[in-house]
Amino acid sequence: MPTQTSKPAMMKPLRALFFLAALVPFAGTPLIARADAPPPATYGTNLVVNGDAETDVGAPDNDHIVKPTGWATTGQFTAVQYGASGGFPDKSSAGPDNRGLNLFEGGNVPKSTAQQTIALGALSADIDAGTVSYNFSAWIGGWENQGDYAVVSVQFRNTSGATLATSTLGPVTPAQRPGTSLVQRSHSGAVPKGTRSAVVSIVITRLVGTYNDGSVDNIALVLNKKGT
Ligand SMILES: [Ca+2]
Ligand SMILES: [Ca+2]
Repeated sequence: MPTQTSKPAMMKPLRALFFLAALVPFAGTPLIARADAPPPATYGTNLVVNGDAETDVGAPDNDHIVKPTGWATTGQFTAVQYGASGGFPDKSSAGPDNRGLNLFEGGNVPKSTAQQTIALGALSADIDAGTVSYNFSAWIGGWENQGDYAVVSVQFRNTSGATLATSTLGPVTPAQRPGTSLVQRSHSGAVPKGTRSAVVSIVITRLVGTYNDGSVDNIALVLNKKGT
């Protein structure tokens, strides 16, 4: 009977074979990558991927960092559990009714960011006709009376990547929220003609202490066709 310590060594060649065998059928088949891409943009639904921080198991405390699915991050941008150890908003803090289990926080660095790009090519005919509107919203807050803050923005960009318009939510100052909490901010407008993508960004900035306590949850970008 093999001992526990010999087990990994014996498994290695087998694992390598399985790995190679799994790779071979997918070589050079772009359809596989396409299957992972989000569906084309549609009206009346939130287009932000994992805007509610619920896709992953959030960090259980202020030391752990969980990079959230769907976002390109810098610093220690993290999904954290409500009520996590170390001082965070919890399930009874002022905030969204549908807060789920997690929110976004900034980790133990002065600045953390997250970004994702939403393709809007599927709606280009309506956009170029000037008939598409947007509503952009997020819950934004912080911890106690510390000034650490979060800003959430969306840039509408054309086919060259040039920004045609920007909508910015936050920051929410300690005076604008009831202690450790999140409050909703939203902005509506017209999607500029020529828009082909929407780039959603979160920037969380620390002013006080070790932890970067700017807080964000439930980011939503919803497009609608005017008159419908
Ligand atoms: Ca959430
Ligand atoms: Ca802090």
